[in-house]
Amino acid sequence: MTLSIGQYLLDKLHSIGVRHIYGLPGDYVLKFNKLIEEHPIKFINCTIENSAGYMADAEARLLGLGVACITYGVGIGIANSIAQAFVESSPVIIISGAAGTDEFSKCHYLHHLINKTQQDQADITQLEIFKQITGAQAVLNDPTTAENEINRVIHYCLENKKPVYIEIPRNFIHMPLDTCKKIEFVKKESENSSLKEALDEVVSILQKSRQPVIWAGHEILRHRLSSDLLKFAEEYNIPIASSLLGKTAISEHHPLFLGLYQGGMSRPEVQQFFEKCDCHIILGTVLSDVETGIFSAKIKENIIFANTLEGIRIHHHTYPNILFQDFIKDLKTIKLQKKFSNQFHSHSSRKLPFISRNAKITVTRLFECLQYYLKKDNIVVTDIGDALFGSEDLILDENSFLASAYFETLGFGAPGAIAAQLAMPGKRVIGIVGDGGFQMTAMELATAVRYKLDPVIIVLNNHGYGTERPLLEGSYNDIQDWNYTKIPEVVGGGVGIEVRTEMEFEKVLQEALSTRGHFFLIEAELDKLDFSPTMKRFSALVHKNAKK
Ligand SMILES: Cc1ncc(C[n+]2csc(CCOP(=O)(O)OP(=O)(O)O)c2C)c(N)n1
Ligand SMILES: [Mg+2]
Repeated sequence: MTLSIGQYLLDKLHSIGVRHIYGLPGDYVLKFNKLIEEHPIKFINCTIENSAGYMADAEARLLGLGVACITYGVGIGIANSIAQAFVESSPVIIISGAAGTDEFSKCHYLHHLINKTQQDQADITQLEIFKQITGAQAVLNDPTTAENEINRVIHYCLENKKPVYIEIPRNFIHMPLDTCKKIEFVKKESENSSLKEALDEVVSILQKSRQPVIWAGHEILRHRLSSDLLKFAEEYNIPIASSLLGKTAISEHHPLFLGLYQGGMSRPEVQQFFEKCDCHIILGTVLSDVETGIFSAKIKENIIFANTLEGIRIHHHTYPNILFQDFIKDLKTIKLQKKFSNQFHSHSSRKLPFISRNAKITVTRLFECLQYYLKKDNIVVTDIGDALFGSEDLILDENSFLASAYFETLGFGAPGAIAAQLAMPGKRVIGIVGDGGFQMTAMELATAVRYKLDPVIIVLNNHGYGTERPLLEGSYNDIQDWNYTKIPEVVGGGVGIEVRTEMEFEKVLQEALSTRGHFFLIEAELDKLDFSPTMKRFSALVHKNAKK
């Protein structure tokens, strides 16, 4: 039996492991929504498209692929979360319905269309927008090419870990695929001689080094290279720091884990050790303002650098035509005549104090308490603001920290935590969000109720946009205080509790972590000017730079 274009797309997604599609329906995509309803893949109704994008992104980071589905034009609110997935290299597929080509040929003035010119065969505006924030695009308006087009963009998404865009005019959803010559999409390969030379230079640099350190970024996670990297590090006893976006690139309980390095924003002992090392091995990170602690990171000239954007650079030499993944995988095969001593005291040996006082809860004590109760099966999803700053030094297992740590878009926390809980039902997800970021996407908690998902959401209520206060204070940083604990009543499920003291927080956290079956919202009442140590270092750096 010949499959329709819509059916083929769903079967293909299912065959590569997709189990959920996050989105909202709309008339241009309804027939596709119906197909999903009749398919083993489950459609997760979200409250707004940008959250659907965040949710698909969270699932992509955890499971290797996420899918979102929108209707045409009015669904472009998803562009923000897709831009996040693009810059942070998260493999998300966006499927959009579109007006039928038959309808468009009769009249160009159709609802939801943007249609800048009257010359085109179809409205190309949305496609043009997504060309800026996705790595590959396909419009499925030809049954003879649809199969190859679907395979081409999916192949691109999986190989490059970048979002891709698929548009289906609604008159093509049920159209049978037509015979076509199948194109095989071959995997890119590294040039062996270049790879060998690069590895030889790695050997010669490390042979001369006294103390190297690895700085691991998010591309290690996206390309699933953590165990390859660890094998190399363990063989020669090289400590590993992570970047912020690369947090949990390896398990932070591992004795070789140094801590999170972010220049002057790092914990002082991590910064000192990292900056004293005489060889920096920087793998899979982009040296952005955020990752480098507003460019305060001190990197040695003696550098081994690799990422997918800029390729492989060792000292002053660049090596062309080497795939990032191959370089990382082959590092463990090099032969050194030495082992390093690694003078650093392991991060995971730090003991954090138990909380028992009746004092007002502060950001610092809240994170100390959280650390105390964290288990290996916890995943932490944060929004930006002090939710992210405060979480930087939590000790977590491999690939169990999600944040918009480079694009820095607010609103990811709650939907990201809900999707993470759906993607990893055996784990317990803790979402940490500021009151400002929470107000952007809090309504997604209704989705948690509908699908019986039970993340613990901690709202850091510091009464406004705390991160911005030390930068430039004004009334624009104040927000309307919500009655956060009433949200469960509005969305029809979950439990909401406000805590004001350390002891209250500890008690409610313990209860939340030991109760499953519904979400828990913990509102922590904080002072307006209570900041985490990392946030303080951040604002000090901003002010120092402003004086330069
Ligand atoms: C979508 C979006 N809009 C605006 C901003 C700018 N911004 C950065 S931090 C911040 C304040 C965040 O407030 P909150 O979520 O309460 O966290 P806090 O800083 O108080 O810890 C804002 C508005 C942003 N990053 N993303
Ligand atoms: Mg706030």
